[in-house]
Amino acid sequence: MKLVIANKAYSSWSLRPWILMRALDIPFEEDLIPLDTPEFRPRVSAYQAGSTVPILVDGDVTVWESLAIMDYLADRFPEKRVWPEDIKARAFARTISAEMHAGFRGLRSACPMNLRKRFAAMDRGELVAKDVARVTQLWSRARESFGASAGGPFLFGAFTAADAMFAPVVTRLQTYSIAAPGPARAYMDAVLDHPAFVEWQEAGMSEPWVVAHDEVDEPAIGPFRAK
Ligand SMILES: N[C@@H](CCC(=O)N[C@@H](CS)C(=O)NCC(=O)O)C(=O)O
Repeated sequence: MKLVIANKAYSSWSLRPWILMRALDIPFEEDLIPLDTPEFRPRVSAYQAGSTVPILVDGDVTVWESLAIMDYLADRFPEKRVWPEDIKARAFARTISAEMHAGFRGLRSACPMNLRKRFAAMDRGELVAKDVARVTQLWSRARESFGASAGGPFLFGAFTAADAMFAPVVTRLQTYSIAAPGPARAYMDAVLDHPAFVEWQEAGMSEPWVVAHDEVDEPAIGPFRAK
């Protein structure tokens, strides 16, 4: 299997299937195409998928759109439990993942993913505050209704596609020093400490590219995460 992705420092959509596959031990090779370079368009077009990454290639099957990739992986590797096993948990996991895929535009546009830096806490406007309140509410509901009793620190206990969908949001709260209530902070730390995330973030740190439109015009107060 091949997963086509963009820069690890910036590409939030690429992180989703990548961390899921790594966390669930699904073997794959990666093809990283740097954003905003002359090679991006032609190399993505060569896959005859959409115009964006991620793209998953499995023999003669090509899938794009992060949620569709996750559903394909769930079909292809039923034993990996890409989605929670319990039907109610699975329904909630799919619902909040779809909500993530379609929404949270306020947070996404004001706080682009940047895994190299940390910025000072500040008022980032009503739309960001609304998205943060909603996302932390969804995390609490998942943890209280399913995760806590299933064992494991993730939304539904073990790491699933829902955690992969929210991983970039976790990083945005971290990068922009956005305060989260205690249980949400514990969930964030579980994602940030996951070996798959650490591997991705460290690779992002050493990438040579700077994507100007993903950099905010603010002084960094430090690296992404102090160890
Ligand atoms: N809805 C898509 C979004 C994919 C997306 O926007 N990917 C970005 C990288 S993070 C991209 O390829 N941008 C390049 C472009 O739009 O030209 C998904 O879920 O995969």
